[in-house]
Amino acid sequence: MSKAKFIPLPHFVTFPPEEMIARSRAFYLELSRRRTVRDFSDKPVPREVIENCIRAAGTAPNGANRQPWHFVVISNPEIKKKIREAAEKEEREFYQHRAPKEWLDALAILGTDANKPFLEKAPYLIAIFAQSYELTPEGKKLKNYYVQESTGIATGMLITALHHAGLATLTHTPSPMNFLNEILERPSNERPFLLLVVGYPAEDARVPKITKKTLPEICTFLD
Ligand code: IYR
Repeated sequence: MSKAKFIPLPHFVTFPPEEMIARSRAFYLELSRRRTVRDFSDKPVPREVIENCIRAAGTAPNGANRQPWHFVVISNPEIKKKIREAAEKEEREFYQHRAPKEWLDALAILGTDANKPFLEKAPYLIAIFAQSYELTPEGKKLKNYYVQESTGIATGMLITALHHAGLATLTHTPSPMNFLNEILERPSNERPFLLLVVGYPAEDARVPKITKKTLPEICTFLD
């Protein structure tokens, strides 16, 4: 017999077409204001905002509802310092040796380098881990499914939720990021997925002058 149990779809809300168009446009305009920020203020952020945004991320669709993610929220200055030191070590290696010229050329528009002061300045770092398997209480390995896709969707929803709440983010991906398992004492079934820097932008924050592709450039309609 199937283990599946069903309930009526709860709380689904529909809107008249005109309202859908207005809502979708307003949401697009809100998201189009989002910019990745590298100059953060150290102004404190209420922890409850972070909690709610992670709750929002935790609603993401995912493989077999295994919810194969874990979010570590860091505000402790000593841990932030350790993360900065480890990340900058990898980044120096990246910028000086590991990155092929083609990659460095692609990055030139962003003006990034190996210095990552925001890792200490911003009030919160959120380290996102993807769980490739679960360990049952009996110590058995339970494989997870679509781990990268699921964690990627949850991360996108987290960034959206934080932006909606009035916070800036930076998706930071020092590579490799294994040092996060060590510093944050995470188990071996978890792989670092991304390090999200969260806070208010600095008053004088500047961002690269870049644009997004237009709808026809990113989309094909087949009617
Ligand atoms: N991880 C490096 C390099 C970097 C790579 C990409 I792709 C970016 O979009 C931005 C930076 C760094 O954080 O500097």
